[in-house]
Amino acid sequence: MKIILQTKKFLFIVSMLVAFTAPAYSQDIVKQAPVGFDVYQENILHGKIDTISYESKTVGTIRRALVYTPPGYSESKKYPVLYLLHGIGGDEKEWYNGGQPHVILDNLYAQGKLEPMIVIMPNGRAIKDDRAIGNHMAADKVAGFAVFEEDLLNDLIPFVERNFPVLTDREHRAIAGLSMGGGQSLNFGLGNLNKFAWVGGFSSAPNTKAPEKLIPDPDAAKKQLKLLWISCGADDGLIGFSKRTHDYLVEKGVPHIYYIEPGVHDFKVWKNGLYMFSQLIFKPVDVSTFTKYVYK
Ligand code: FER
Repeated sequence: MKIILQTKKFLFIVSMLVAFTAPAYSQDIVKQAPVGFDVYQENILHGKIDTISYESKTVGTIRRALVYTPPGYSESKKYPVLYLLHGIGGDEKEWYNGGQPHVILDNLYAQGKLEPMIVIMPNGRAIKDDRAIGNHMAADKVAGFAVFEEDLLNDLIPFVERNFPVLTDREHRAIAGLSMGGGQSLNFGLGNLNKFAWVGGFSSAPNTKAPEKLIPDPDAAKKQLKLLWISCGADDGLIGFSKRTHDYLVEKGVPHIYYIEPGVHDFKVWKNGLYMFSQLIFKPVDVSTFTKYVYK
């Protein structure tokens, strides 16, 4: 009798252990966006889009950015921040107009899939006339995308931290972007690991630094990065810039997600990038799932 009771007790303990520890070993991966992910839903809570203006000492002008605050936003809470960057032909409104990130994120919040965050969409062309007009490839305009690193770090981030209820440590700051903004995100994020723990490049452009310059100290990257996300459309002419970065990261053993999906250089891929990346950030990550990010 005693043995039977002991056995029952043992089985109970084992089943409890399995029940409470198994999920940690079988963490679901975030999937490709389903149909409807970007369709406005009337009967859910919605976040808010505003325009902010900040003084840029770097450029010597007042510059604009869009800010998306989540449903249920409250100044008495503290939020992590995602800096979301546009492409070579865009400005602070490119994501809003082309990708409707507020719709994608509202829908994800309604499903309980996001850690509440503030999203800042800046103008990444840090020159006096930063409008998206004329020849986008002109040398001064392209150079402005590199200068934006100073504007972001020294002007915009401090402005956001003075004016919004945000968490200011590296683990609560993410940077991601599309194309030229993907290159910026990789360059600035990996170049300032003391500032960013979450870094995402969607269809990153030729402004992406060469791998040895981008990640000169793989061990530091391994230690400090929470998530490095690199995605691209399989038929994007710029895929080589993502692939060479991925190949180097594999060679150096730096954990990252490399997600190739059907598609070209357009918002279909970038919207899915935001959909997937936003669900992963500011949460515990399971590095062992990274290699499972294969399009299905
Ligand atoms: C280039 C090709 C594409 C380049 C930039 C881009 C600076 C950027 C594309 C985009 O942002 O969509 O040669 O050089």
